[in-house]
Amino acid sequence: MKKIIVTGVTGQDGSHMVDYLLKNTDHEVLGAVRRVSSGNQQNIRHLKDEKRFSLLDLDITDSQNTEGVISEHKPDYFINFAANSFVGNSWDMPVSHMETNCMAVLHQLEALRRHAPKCRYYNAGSSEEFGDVVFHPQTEEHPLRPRSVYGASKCSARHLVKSYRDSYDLYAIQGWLFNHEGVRRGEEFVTRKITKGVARILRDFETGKVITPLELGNLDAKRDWSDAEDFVDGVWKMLNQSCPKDYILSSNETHTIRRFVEEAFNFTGFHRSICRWEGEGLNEKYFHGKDCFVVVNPDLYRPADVELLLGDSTKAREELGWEPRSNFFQLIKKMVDRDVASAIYW
Ligand code: NDP
Ligand code: GDR
Repeated sequence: MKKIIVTGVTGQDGSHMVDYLLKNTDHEVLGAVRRVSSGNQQNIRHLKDEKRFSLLDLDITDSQNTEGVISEHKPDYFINFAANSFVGNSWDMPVSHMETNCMAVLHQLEALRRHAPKCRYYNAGSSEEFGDVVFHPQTEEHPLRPRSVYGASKCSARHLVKSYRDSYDLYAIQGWLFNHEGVRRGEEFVTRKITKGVARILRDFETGKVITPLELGNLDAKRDWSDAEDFVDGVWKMLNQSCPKDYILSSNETHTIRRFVEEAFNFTGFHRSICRWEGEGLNEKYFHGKDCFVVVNPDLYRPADVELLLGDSTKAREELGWEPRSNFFQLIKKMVDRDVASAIYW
């Protein structure tokens, strides 16, 4: 039985990774969590009786804690999904983003080099590294041109991962994952914010309450969205090649935020044909009859946004045999259905 440490297990990707590993391998999985004062373990609550799963304490910004964990467990795999993952506040917390998304990776690589040099290591890279893109679709050859502190932190980590791979022969990789979402997505990210907002509006509409519009920022930004459950399979495949190599995972489609809004309302019966956009720019609004469902709030614009992301995951599909199973519409339906079902409890 091999030993796998997964960080970020209270978040979206880490929790799906643990589910995937318990289902598809016989290995022992250690979920790394940092101590917080309020409950944040809803994504892993269902694993409490799993014999091959246990928790360990790790704040990834603490180098001694990291070294202690790695030297004690000497893992066969170390999958780092822990991060400050919200691009939007990386301008407000730049140091924390660099410490968590970059320096912590250095602590992990150093500890692995010293105590577990055979360990296979994955760090979570991002399409945000491409940033100010110069061609479409983005392949693994696209230059790194980050537009945010978050993007810069992931690029810096990428250079460290490559340096350690080249210098010490570590199996260390960092895939470029385009946006991936699902029912465990944090509520600050735009897809979940929309599906929760749609569920709330439907509930209030049906119960005759006054409707408070959903506030969004840049509706023109385009993202390449996939289902997070499909991506953990791609990460595991990346970790099990004969030679370490970084791949893009993406749906190879791109849609605006505006389109996501329309499709999310569509699934609740507020069909596009009976809703309409009015106004432009900061005055743009989405209406159903006289009810205003969506408004633009300029405070939600970023100092610099990545306007268009469109991935090309051909290499991962051909070389790893990876294939996403869910499409854009299935993803939105899954998220809307879950939020509509739970809206009565909010
Ligand atoms: P989440 O925000 O859902 O999860 C982040 C996790 O990191 C949480 O479990 C959080 O724990 C943990 N964490 C944060 N800081 C620390 C710390 N100092 N020590 C220990 N744990 C910490 O992110 P996702 O699951 O969506 O993303 C996973 C990774 O993939 C991140 O690196 C993200 O940047 C990257 N990524 C995500 C994409 C996406 O579309 N989802 C796309 C590309 C890259 P806590 O509960 O304690 O806060
Ligand atoms: P992103 O995801 O920045 O791509 O990072 P997010 O959902 O936050 O934003 C996507 C786009 O939507 C626009 N937007 C809004 N965003 C938020 N959060 N809230 C709003 O109200 C809103 N209105 C419009 C944003 O401006 C942006 O253009 C995600 C994270 O998971 C990262 O960790 C990961 O690396 C990248 O995806 C790939």
